[in-house]
Amino acid sequence: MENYFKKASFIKTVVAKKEIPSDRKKEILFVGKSNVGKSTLINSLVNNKRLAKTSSHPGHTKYLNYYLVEDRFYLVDCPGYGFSERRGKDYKIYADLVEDYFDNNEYLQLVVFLLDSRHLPTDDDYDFYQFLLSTNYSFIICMTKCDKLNMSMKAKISKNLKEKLDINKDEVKVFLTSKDDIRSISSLKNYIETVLEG
Ligand SMILES: Nc1nc2c(ncn2[C@@H]2O[C@H](COP(=O)(O)OP(=O)(O)O)[C@@H](O)[C@H]2O)c(=O)[nH]1
Ligand SMILES: [Mg+2]
Repeated sequence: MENYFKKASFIKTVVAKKEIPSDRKKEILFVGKSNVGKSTLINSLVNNKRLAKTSSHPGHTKYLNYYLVEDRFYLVDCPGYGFSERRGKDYKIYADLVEDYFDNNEYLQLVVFLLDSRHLPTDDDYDFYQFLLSTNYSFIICMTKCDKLNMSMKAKISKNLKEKLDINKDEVKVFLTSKDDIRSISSLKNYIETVLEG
């Protein structure tokens, strides 16, 4: 496997835009529903299962978490959306933080939008996707937990993306990943590397 993303460390949890680390560098953001596998994917990319806290209970990360890789760039773990607290006070905190984050962020190079490969995207995914399109940042889709798919579920991925989000697999970059599949993680890493170099 490539030698990219060797040294990674947690820098800080950011609860408001003014707290973004002052040592600014290029950023790759990971966003998607709670429990979709954002923190796990970050851990796979840097090959350290203990870097970002993962949980089988949804809704744990409320804020942005910054991870510095090789002193070169940040991987940013975004709080998940799409649980009942969404309509309440917590959703307001989420929305303000995320909207602020996306507002004129010249360091943001790529948004990795995660979707659970086992399910049809939800209304919350749709809402977030529309928001993402409106921002004009570069993004890719990452279908997670592909190790849990059988052949017929695999065959349905493109259809689900088209049906719920109106995404054509030929027009948007879609990665199929699972946490322990070195090949899929490597190809995502290579892509991120080309974005950072670009
Ligand atoms: N089988 C499998 N489980 C995964 C994968 N990615 C994440 N998970 C599990 O999904 C749960 C939620 O993952 P987490 O990274 O905490 O999700 P987050 O809320 O989006 O950060 C955890 O129990 C992970 O072990 C994957 O590729 N395959
Ligand atoms: Mg998480």
